[in-house]
Amino acid sequence: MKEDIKLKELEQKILAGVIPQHLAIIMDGNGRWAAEKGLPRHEGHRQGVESVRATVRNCNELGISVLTLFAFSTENWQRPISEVNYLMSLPEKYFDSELPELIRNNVQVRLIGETGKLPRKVQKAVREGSEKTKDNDGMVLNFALNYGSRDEILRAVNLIIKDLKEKNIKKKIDENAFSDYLYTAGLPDPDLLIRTSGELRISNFLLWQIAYSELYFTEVYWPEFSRMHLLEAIDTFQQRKRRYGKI
Ligand code: V0D
Repeated sequence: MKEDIKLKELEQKILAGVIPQHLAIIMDGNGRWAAEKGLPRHEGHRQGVESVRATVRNCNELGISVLTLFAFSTENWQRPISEVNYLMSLPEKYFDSELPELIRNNVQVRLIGETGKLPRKVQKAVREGSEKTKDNDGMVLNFALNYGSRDEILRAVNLIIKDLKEKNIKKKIDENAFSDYLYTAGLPDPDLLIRTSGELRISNFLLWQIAYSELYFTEVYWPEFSRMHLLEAIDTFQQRKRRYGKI
């Protein structure tokens, strides 16, 4: 098929260039996708999980080292209880079906955010998911759950204060030292941030870490974000990099 040829060509093109080490994605538009199709919102989230599965597979195949997915923000608690409850069933469902493949593919699952405030069954699921993959040394898959970037930065400041009191660190804190107090400690900053669904905002996601990231916005709703859309985003990223190189 014609689409298949286009996909293969773009894939070849991208694999000849520099693959972003760390890709971060704000997975937006599940509700709107469902509404446009006359479906209930949870159908959008269910389909959103399918996009997560496919994206994890695609990123791993392309050789991306870190994938960070923004799944549930501290602001999402304001949604209807029934929707929040449905969202909270997703991590368990996801691991039930995906954990064997994640383990097979050497993916290491990590969580970033205030996971301690999530329902116990969610904490149990995500703890098991990260425990069972902790020795994997392939792609790092970060799920941002109950995550807020300003909270993360304040948490870092308070951890530093605590360390100062206890260990009496005299050294001045530089950017590298500060980064070590963030949830993303030890990981490279995102090279590329994708936001789906046409919103042109960062919405309190990885504010410190995206200081130098390329930003890519697409109108595509998260449930329909395909391998082709991912390749197009990476292609744009590579073109921008090449352009800067020429100046
Ligand atoms: C809904 C689109 C995977 C965004 C994707 C609880 C919103 C589908 C997870 C997941 C959600 C999280 C942690 C984990 C394993 C899987 C997920 C939520 C929402 C919020 F360790 N998809 N997903 N979590 N959606």
